[in-house]
Amino acid sequence: MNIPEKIAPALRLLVDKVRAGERISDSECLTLFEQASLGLVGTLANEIKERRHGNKVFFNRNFHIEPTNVCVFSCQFCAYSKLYAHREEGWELSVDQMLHMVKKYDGKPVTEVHIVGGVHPKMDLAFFSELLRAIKAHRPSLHIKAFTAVEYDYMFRKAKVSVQEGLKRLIEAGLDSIPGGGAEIFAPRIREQICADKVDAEGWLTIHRTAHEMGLPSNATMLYGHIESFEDRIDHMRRLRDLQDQTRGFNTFIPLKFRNKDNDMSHVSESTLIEDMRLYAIARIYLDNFPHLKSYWPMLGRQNAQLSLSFGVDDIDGTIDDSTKIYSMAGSEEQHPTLTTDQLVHLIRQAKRDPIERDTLYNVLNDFSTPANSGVH
Ligand code: V47
Ligand code: SF4
Repeated sequence: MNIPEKIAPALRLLVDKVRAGERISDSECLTLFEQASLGLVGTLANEIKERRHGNKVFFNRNFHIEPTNVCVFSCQFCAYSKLYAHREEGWELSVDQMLHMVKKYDGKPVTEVHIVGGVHPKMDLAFFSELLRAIKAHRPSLHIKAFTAVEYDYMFRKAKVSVQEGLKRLIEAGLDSIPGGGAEIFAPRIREQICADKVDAEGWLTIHRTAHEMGLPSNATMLYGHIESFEDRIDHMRRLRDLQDQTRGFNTFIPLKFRNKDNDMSHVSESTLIEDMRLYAIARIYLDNFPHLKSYWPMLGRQNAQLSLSFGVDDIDGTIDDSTKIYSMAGSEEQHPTLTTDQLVHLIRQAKRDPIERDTLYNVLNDFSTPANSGVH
């Protein structure tokens, strides 16, 4: 697609730079946020996406387990957690109950279980080691992507072990990779206002750095569209880009759109669709060392997730199966996030992309762009 002739000289220079495959600076990124139209950043992001992944859009078959929504922390944006003092209003699953959930997928072609929840003082390192062992003993090939840096930070401090020792024990128990949650916005000024009491930026980054050094891949998220500025977004992405330069351990960047229902930030309005798409596109341009950019459809809604496939996104997460509550409780469009593989494939095809089933590490499992795979179950 052609870029219009009449654009500001600063943007013209940026277009040439991005097209030459050069990295953009923080101030150039700010120029994009402040001045660039959706058409312009979308065109560039789409070119980058297609250079890397052609017409492919990845998805996986996964399910979520949320061990508890009882949490010692009180993030302002969280509609889901119950404080420990009110734990009778929340849920707490035992190892047996969670194993039972895993067993319900026996014989079904899921490849990944995603385990994330609140931070419950009684669900400690020993408890979660037992859980991972039980899952692996039952289904050794199931990839376990589990616990955010927030959960690790609390779990390891409580057990009085270093990050390295804690991760070593969990890897021995069956941990395969780390999801990207808990990052929110790294800037201390914002963190103090939205999630003052949980792990800070340095702590989050140290856990991911250590994981990468121990061979565990991870993802990174950014909770955007609330009280943060463009500079805060850029600061967040710069810290991730810097760490990725050093470790190459991140697979995917996942922007998470702030939803404002039933939380202590309900007075803060949500970002517009055009701002969502501009963010995806700018993230694709700025994070030149991240292999993948994911739009998480349960939070964005399936139609907007489809739209994002033209703005730099190459991954649309998984089939999920109505097993996550963190977004539906904060008012996302998807109140019962379930998509069968058929529906997910159809959704990607409607956007004129080639659906590719991947495992957690982006190995291709099934190419649904070929006629042989057009009927799926
Ligand atoms: O860290 C909580 C977010 C995250 C709200 O790694 C909210 O593959 C918007 O990180 N509005 C947890 N977002 C979920 C997460 C995740 C999800 C999917 C895939 C992966 C992955 C990771 O949920 C939290 C927080 O940023 N969140 N409340 C809300 N009101
Ligand atoms: Fe607890 Fe996570 Fe909710 Fe924060 S976002 S209150 S850490 S469950």
